[in-house]
This record gives sequence, structure tokens and C-alpha cells, in this order.
Amino acid sequence: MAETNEYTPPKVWTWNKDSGGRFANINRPIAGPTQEKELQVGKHPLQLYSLATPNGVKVTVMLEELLAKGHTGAEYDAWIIPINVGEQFTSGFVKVNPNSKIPALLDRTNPEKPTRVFESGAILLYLAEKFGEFVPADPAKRAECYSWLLWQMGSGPFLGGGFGHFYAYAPTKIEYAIDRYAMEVKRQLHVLDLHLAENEYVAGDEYTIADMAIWPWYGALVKGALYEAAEFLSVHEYENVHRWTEQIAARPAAKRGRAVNRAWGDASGQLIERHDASDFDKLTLD
Ligand SMILES: N[C@@H](CCC(=O)N[C@@H](CS)C(=O)NCC(=O)O)C(=O)O
Repeated sequence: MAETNEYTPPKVWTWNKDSGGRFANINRPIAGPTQEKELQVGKHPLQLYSLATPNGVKVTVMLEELLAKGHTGAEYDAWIIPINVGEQFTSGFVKVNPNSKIPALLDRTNPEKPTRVFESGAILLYLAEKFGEFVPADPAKRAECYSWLLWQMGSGPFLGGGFGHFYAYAPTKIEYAIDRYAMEVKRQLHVLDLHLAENEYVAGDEYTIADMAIWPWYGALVKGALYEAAEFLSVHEYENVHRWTEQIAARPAAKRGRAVNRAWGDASGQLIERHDASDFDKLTLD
């Protein structure tokens, strides 16, 4: 192992603002707002404050799937929160998510008493319960759905905060960190691959919120869309994950959901803000 820089932690950690990492300008060890600024509110019952990162895409796919099923109460305004300039630390956003991370949802069905929901898994569960969709009715299948949903919520940070950070964003390549997280991410991909060899969808024979949570992360990873790590992680090995990824990617609602609040990549696949179903008309979603 080619480790060179030994580090002895001081007695008390202090904040080094110039750590040099990709997101050093927004990372900080304190919570709460940094500036007074209210959020915008549109005409629909659901107000989403988000960005098309994998965690954001989970929710826009769910909303588009609900609309595709005819749930007009799932109409939503999706506002973009550019996290690279710290919009997640405004007073308005912090009121909807005290954890200052996208996605955050405000349900204004009753405008006198709006309901806030933060954490992508909680938002998926909230919407599934509200509309009675995408969670199996059978208790055993539902248990499977919840298990995989929370598998993603627990595993994702090892992929994003662990592997993605040290492989793609850290200012120096640390062999120990990259090795540790590459091993874990490959293990996770194998867990998923073995499971999808026996199951059409994550929770069995039904497409559920568990697929919607896992697809934006592990589907993107095997397609080379995350951290430019496809070759490094030999993602071609996970054939069942590829089969499932393509199956979900073909769904029109998944294509629409992926485009919402996207501010990078091909311009024809970007819908910076979404306020109406017709907003998609100007995009090419394939
Ligand atoms: N566990 C949270 C994680 C959300 C999260 O990490 N969001 C990132 C973007 S994917 C974010 O907003 N980062 C901004 C920051 O950390 O300041 C969830 O699933 O909703």
C-alpha cells in the first residue's frame, strides 16, 4: 500500500475551511440557516425543493409515476435548490428540512396547515401512504419492500459519501479509503445482483418505492453515470442489475422524473423547474 502522509489527529478537531475537497465551500460542521430567504410557492398542492441528484430523482420519479396512474392530487411544483451555492442553508429551506439537504417536500393540500417531509425515504413512504400506491398490499411483500427501501437508505452513504467522495471528490487519492469503499460498493452491487437474479423487481413481482430508491443510485452506477467509476468497479459483472436498470429506465415516468431539476448534461434532458405536465413537451427524454 502506497500510503505516505501520516496524520495524527489533534486533541480537539477544528474546522479547516480550506480542506480542498470538491464541496469544501458548502460543507460545514454547524446547522441552521446562513441567510434569510423564503422559498417560492407554486399553484399545486405539493411543493418540491430539490435537485436531480440520485436522492432527488427518487422523489420526482415517484411523483411522475403517481401522475401517470391518474392521481391528480400528486401535481407538483419542483423548485431547484442549487446546493453548490448553499441554497439549502436559506431560512426557508431549513424550515422544510432542518438537515439542509435536498430533497424536501411541502404538502400544502391544506394550506392552513402544510406538512413538511424531509429524507428521500420518508418522502417516498409519505407519498406511497397518501396515494395508496407502490407499496405491496400483501404484508410479506410489503416487508420486503420496506427492507430494501431502508437497505438503500443505509447503503447509499457508503456509495456516495464513502466511495464517491474518496474516489472522485477528495483532494488526494487515499488508497486505504478508496479500497475500503470500493470493496463495500462491490459487495452491495453483488447483493443486489443476486437478488435481482431471482426477482423481476426489488420487492418481487411488483414495481415499488424500493425500486425508485435504488435505481437512481445503483442503476446510474452500473451505467457509468456516477463518479466515472464503471470500469474501476467492473460494473459489467452485475448483469441482473443491468437488466433491471434498463427495465426501469424504459418507463416514461422514470424518464420524466430523471429530467426534473436537472441542471447539467444534455440540455434536451433538463427541466430546471417543473410546474406543469406540458413542461416536458420541449424535452427529448431518450
Ligand atoms: N439521507 C438524505 C440525504 C440527502 C442528501 O445527501 N442530499 C444531498 C444531495 S444528494 C445534499 O443536499 N447535499 C447538500 C449538503 O450536504 O449541503 C436523503 O436521502 O434525503
